[in-house]
Amino acid sequence: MDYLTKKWKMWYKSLDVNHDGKISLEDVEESRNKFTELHHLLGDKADSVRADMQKWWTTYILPASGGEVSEEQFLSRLSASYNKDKAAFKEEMQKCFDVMFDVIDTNKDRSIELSEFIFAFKAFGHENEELVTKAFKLFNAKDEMVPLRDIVSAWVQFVTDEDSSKRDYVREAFESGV
Ligand SMILES: [Ca+2]
Ligand SMILES: [Ca+2]
Repeated sequence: MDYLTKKWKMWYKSLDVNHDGKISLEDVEESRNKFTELHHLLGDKADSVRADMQKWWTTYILPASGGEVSEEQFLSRLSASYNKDKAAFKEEMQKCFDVMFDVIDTNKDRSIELSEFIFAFKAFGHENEELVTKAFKLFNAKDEMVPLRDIVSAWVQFVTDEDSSKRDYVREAFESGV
């Protein structure tokens, strides 16, 4: 459980887009604005991506009301859900990352390429391209692309797997300072 808690803390930190120590609607705003700007999305396309991102945040990260979640609240919600039913928790996290990477895969080829990976990290406030590029390489990209299902399962492992002896690319990425 300690290992998972440690990884959930990393996850929380990674979602604090404006680096003010807490997750709030400001992070939602900043991430979706950055994301649509980086991809030069305009008009209806931009609106629908902004709506999809907001829905992701408010479904999986932020509580139903208040528009803010502290690290403590975030950790206690995750651990309650995990301890109640591990299989259901894993299913929920699978959905969480399926939805997120569906948005990140802007060209809809069911793969994540380096530029999509970099833009996604930038949108979440992780600007260091060199470190993000190194992190991308952990996923053993073939032809410079990683299948959506592989990248999603790496994230699901990151937030649901207590076995610290298994290699965890997402943890390694965050530990590298991404
Ligand atoms: Ca914040
Ligand atoms: Ca893609």
